[in-house]
This record gives sequence, C-alpha cells and structure tokens, in this order.
Amino acid sequence: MPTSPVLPKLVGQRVKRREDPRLIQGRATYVDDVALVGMQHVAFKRSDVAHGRIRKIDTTAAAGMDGVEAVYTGADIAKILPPMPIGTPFPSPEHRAVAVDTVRFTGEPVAVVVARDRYVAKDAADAILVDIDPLPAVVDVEQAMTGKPTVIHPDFANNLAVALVPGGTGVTPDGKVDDSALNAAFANAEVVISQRMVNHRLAPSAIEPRGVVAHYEPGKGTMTIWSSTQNPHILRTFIAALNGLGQDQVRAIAPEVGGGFGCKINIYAEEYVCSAISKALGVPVKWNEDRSEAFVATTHGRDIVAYVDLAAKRDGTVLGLRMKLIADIGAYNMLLTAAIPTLTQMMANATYNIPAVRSTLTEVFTNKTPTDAYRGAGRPEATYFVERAMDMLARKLKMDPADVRRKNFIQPHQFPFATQVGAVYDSGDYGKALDLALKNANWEQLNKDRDAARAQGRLVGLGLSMYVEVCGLGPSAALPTGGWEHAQVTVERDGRISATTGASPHGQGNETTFAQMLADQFGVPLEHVTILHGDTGVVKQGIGTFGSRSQAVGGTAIHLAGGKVKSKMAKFAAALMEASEEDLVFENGTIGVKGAPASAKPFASVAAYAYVPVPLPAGMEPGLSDEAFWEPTNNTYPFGCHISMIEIDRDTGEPTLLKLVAIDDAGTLINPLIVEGQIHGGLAQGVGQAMIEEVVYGDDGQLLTGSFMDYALPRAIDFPRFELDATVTPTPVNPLGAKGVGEAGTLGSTPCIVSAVVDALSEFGVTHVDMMLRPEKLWRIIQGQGAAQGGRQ
Ligand code: MCN
Repeated sequence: MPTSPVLPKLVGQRVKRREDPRLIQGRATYVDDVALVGMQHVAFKRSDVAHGRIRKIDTTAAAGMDGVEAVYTGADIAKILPPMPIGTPFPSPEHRAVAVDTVRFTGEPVAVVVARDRYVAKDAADAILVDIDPLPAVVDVEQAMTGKPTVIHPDFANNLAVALVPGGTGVTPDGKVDDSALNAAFANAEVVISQRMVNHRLAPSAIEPRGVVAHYEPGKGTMTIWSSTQNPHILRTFIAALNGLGQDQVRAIAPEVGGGFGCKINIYAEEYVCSAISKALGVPVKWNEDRSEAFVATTHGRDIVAYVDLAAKRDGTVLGLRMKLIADIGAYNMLLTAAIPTLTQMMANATYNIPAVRSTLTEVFTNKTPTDAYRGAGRPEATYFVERAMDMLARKLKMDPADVRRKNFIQPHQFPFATQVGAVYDSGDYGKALDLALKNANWEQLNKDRDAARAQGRLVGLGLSMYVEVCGLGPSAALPTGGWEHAQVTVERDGRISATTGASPHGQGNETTFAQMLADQFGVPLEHVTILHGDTGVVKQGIGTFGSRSQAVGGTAIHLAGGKVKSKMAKFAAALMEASEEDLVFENGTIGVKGAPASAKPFASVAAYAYVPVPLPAGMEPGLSDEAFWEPTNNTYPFGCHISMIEIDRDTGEPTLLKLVAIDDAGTLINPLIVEGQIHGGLAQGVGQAMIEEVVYGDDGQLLTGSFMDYALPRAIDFPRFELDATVTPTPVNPLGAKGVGEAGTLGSTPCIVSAVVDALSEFGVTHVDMMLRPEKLWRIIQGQGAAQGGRQ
C-alpha cells in the first residue's frame, strides 16, 4: 500500500497568505466590479458649509439633465428612510442620512442624484443649487464646550454629547465618586507630572474607498446589498430594519474589501440611501466614494485631548493618575462614535499597578466629520497619554525610562488583574517583553550611540513605550451587537473541507490562518480547505471583524465547529474500520488506528462513506457538517514594548526615524508571518500619526487636508527596517491561547516616537511635544520657541 506524504503541522508556521496571488494579480472582485442589468448610479450633493440652515435647494436643472432618473432632497429621503440608528446606549441627536434643514459639517449630504452613469450623476449633483444661511462653526473642542459661538444640536447644551462620565478608583456603579484615595495619592506625592496632551484627528484612508450596490427585487420582495464593509451581518440587520424588511429578506455581501481600519464597521448614510432608493425605484443602484469624498464622508479617528496628572514618589513608584479626557466626536454620533473614547478611559491603568486612578470622559460635538473606530480605536490614545506621562516622570527623576516602567509593572502572578478602571487583564508578563526589547535594541549600546552622536552636536533621541490593549471583543456585555462569533465546518463528500466564518476579513489573512487550523485539526493538506466569509447568504451568522477579535473569537468558533465535525467523522471511521473512536488518528490525509499505519483509510473515503453510510451506523445521521458559536468570558489583553531612535536635523527640524524595535505578545501565534505583517501595518499607521498624518480644519470648519497632497500618508521611505520579535503569553480566555494583534502596532509606536523626539530636544528644556511632529514645530523649538510648542517644566 502506498504511504501517504507526511504533512507538516501548520499552526505556528510562516505560511504565505493564500489571498495574495489574486490581490496582486488584480483578479479580486470589489464592490465597484459589481455590474447588474439596469443598474443606475448614485451621486451625493454635499454641503460646502460647515454649519448652516438650508434655505433652498433647487434641483430643476439637475432633474432635467439627460440620463438623470431621479433627484432627492433631504426631505424626500426622509419620506422613505427613518433617521440613522446608533449602536450605543448614549443619548444621541436625530441624524438624517441626508440633511433636511440644517447642515453640521462640510461634506454632509444635502441631496442625491440617480442617473444612467456615475459621470452624469456627478454632473447633475454639481448642477443642484443649494442655498445655505451660514451659522457660526466651532472646530476647537474646548471652545465647543463653552456653548459658544454655537450649539450644534439644540438638545445638547454646551455641545456635550456625553457629559463627564467618571471612572476609576472610588466610583460606584451608580456613578457616585469618592476621591479620597486619589486625593491621598496626590497629597503623598513627592513629584507630580501635569501635562495637557492632544491625540489628534486622523483619516483612516483605506486603499479602497467605500462603495455600495443595492438591489431590491420587487417581484421577490428581497434586497441584496454589496458593500465594502467589515461586518456584513450587522449591515444586514440595519438595512433590513430601516427598509422595513426581515433579515431573511436581505442578503449582505462584502466582496473583496480593500482595507477598513475600523472605518468600515459603520453603516453609513450612503448605504441606507442606496437601499431605500433601490426599493423605491425597483432598480439596482451603485455608489462609489471618490477619494475627496472619503476625506469628508468617511469617519475620522482619534481626536482626544487629555489633561494628565501623575503622582509619584522620588524612587519612581507611581501613586496615582488623573486623566481627564475630552473627545471631539464631530457633528454626529455614528454607530460606535460614543463608545470609542470609553476604551481610552478603560485603559488608563496601562501596564502598571497604579493604586489610585481617576479617568473621566466628556464627549463633545463640533462641526467636523464624525469620529468612530480607527485602528486601535481608543487604546492608542490611552497608551499615548499614560506612556508620555511615564516618560516625563522618568525624565524628571533622571531615571532610565525602562526602570520607571519596571518599578510599576503588574507582576505575572497578579493575573487575572482587575484594574482600577474596570478591566480584568487576562494574562501578561510585561517585564519579559521589556527585557527582550532592551536586549534586541541593545539598549545600553544605543544610549552610548546617542550620547556619542550628541557629542558631535547631533540631535539624537531614544524613546521607549510599553502598551497593553483590550481586544478580542468580547463577551456580549461588552458589545451591543453580541460578543460571539459563529463558524460552520463541513467535510464535503470528496473529503475537501469548507468552513464559514462570521468574521469578515478585509486584509487580515484569515483565509490562510483559519485553513491552517483546520488542516492541522483534520490532518489534511492546506489546499484542501476553503474558508468562506463575507456573504450572509452563505455564512449563517456572524458579528464581524473589528477590535482584533477574529482570531481569538472567530478562530475559536472555527476550532470548536471543526472539533464537532471531527468527532462525528471519527464515529463513521470507527464503524467503517471496526475500531474504537478513541484509537483513531487523523494525519497525512488519512484516518487510521494509532500504532497501525497500515490500517489507515484515505480521509476522502471516510468522507464519502459519511454521505452514503451503508449500513448507517446506529444512532447516526448522514453528513459531516456542524456549527459553533463562541462567546468568550473576557476580552484578551495583548501587550508589548516598543523602542525607537530618532534624529532631528538641527537646521530644518526634520525628524528621521532611525530605528524601531517592537516586541509584541499576542499569546499563541497561528501564523507568525501574518502577525508580523499585521504589526508592520499598525506600526506604519502609528509612525504616520506621530510624524506626518494630521486632519486639519480651518476655523470656519473647512477641511484643509482634503487630499493626499495635504494629508500625508507615510511611504516606505519614511520607515527604517522594523525589528520585530515576540514573547508568547497565552490567554486562558480561549482554548487557542491566542490574543489579538491586528491593531497592536498603533499603540506603542506613537509615544515611543514622541519620547525619542523629546529626548533629542532635551537640550532645549522641552518636556513634551504633541504630535504630529511637523518639522516647523520642531524647528521652532530648536530656535528657542519651545514653550509655545511643547511643554516645559
Ligand atoms: N493572528 C494569528 N495569531 C494570533 C492573532 C492573530 O495568527 N495570536 C492572525 C489572524 O488569524 C489574522 C490576523 O492575525 O489573520 C489578525 O487577527 P486579529 O488580531 O484577530 O485581528 P482581526 O482579524 O479581528 O482584524 C481586525 C484588526 C483591526 S481592528 C483593524 S482596524 C485592522 C487590522 O486588524 N484593519 C486592517 N488589520 C488590518 N489589516 C489590513 N490589511 N487591512 C485592514 O483594514
């Protein structure tokens, strides 16, 4: 009998992404590739005023243009579409998909055109005359809190969307606050660090802008909607609800999605409007965002101001932390807008055993594009605020930044660790990550190199940052959508395996990692496994991909569903081979009895038998398919340490990132190659935020960074070679031991870069500089104008 080839174990291996050939070769299908018979095209007329009352909209010229099918004003759309829903329990003003009487940010839709092609639609949108009486606009978040010069939503006095939510030590579940522990910490402090910091606004900038095709079939009463979304099941829920349809009548498809970075969690006005118009007209309609629209119409990220006070002893022991957060959420609440800054509030303890923490949160409306999730979503902000404060403490005490951190770490034996701010960290060994980072960076030598460079008059600095992240979301209590994930695994009749996952990858590589897991579980080649996702007509249930949850939650569901099918298959194999199930091994494409390789039957023959089981084993049904829901009992908390070296040109202020060392601990790794790719992406976005990316508005609410000529994304030339490594601290929260990694790179990178810049500029007495690190800003500090640009102590 021919022996089967020996198949290597795949989990833990650097398997190349199976997705990439089709992406690289241009053979993938995106929303804009979808073409349907009779399809019409939609364009939006958008407000070019940040705040104002709509006096008149004249659609006559647009409606009369050749090829225009229909024109809708906000009032027309309001007749066929209810207000936009939000996904959080926070109070929210009414938000119409198309403004009816008031506009509140530049780019807000005010009218819609349906036409034969997108060019006619765009021209017709341009031909709509919109007369708006401008109102004062407010773009500065702290100005907005005064209620002057304007209140954006009448029911939200002083523009407060969420007014001061307290969190931390001494806060009872009903919101009562006892400050005695905090006050004592600050009273006992030998040193206090106080700093206002800004974590500025970013534009997510996925390579594929958003897009939607909606197809309501009047004959069937069903809707199919293709969208560039991270969560087709959530899209289905809301599209059904707003169109008065059942979830059984809506099929949502996320074809290939060219990145999302959190901004494609939302269900947007354009998706609702296209679905409602398709239903009203009975024809398929398509809308595709152009890049200029993406800058104003797709949610932004970050934009939080923090007032941070850190109380410590002279030996570096931190006694207390106060963090007063003010989030600029823009003009409206989108799906998760209000929830994102709560993650900043929740991560105030960072990697430290700080005995008294007060973190308070206020969320404020301004006349800007709404914010929502952007890679890291609330956690990079927390990391930035706390790690910068820790660095300022080290600098003030003239301590090594690593030593200050080490002194305050939560210790490995303290896990699970309940923080002062309500998180329960699952597992961690922060000292180990720090040690490895110091070793890999050659910290001592790096310090010598920096000092030698300084002796030559160069401005060189070192930065170090720890991070801990909440991800792998999570129990349902943490997510209004439900915190579970679903999978179905089927061994087909020919022995191939297909599996569906409710996690909807959009660049993460789960078609590879989930296949690695199943190939190992069943002992079959990777090529025999197909992972299906992104179509509610194929994938029975799901939540989606965000919060770095697909591996920890979706991967576990795959593992559990696979386990159920495997045990059923073992029963068939046992009947076929007259063996005991417990003695069977699945390996090398066969199922055989342990210790008797000659007995092994081809996997495919057992699969075939399972579908034509003659005779049928007692108590069994034919077929090899099963499903699993997995809801974890807790989030996961990956962590790590980043170190950077920066040089600033003394003449121009231009910073150059010379070195970036990252240690990341995401628990057990399924595919270290993919994990490194994920970290690369996160680091790139962190470096971008620190050094060149910033959304800037004029005082009148006009977006000044509305194209890639003004909003700078980092390119390869902006990065050194990232030096990555990992520690592995499995989580007890799921059977895989896997934590999330998709956002990790965005957390430690910004504070470690800013700390390196502050170090490089230390001769000018600067103790803090806010991002982004524009050369002009650094040049002014070098010219002695530091107090205006950064903190001085
Ligand atoms: N993985 C692994 N071992 C682990 C953890 C993860 O091998 N211990 C693998 C997973 O199997 C998956 C990838 O790493 O292939 C990321 O998994 P995970 O950390 O679970 O994150 P998600 O899949 O849930 O992805 C979401 C996360 C987020 S929140 C953003 S934002 C983000 C990101 O991932 N946006 C991305 N990575 C992105 N990558 C691309 N290319 N495009 C985006 O828009």
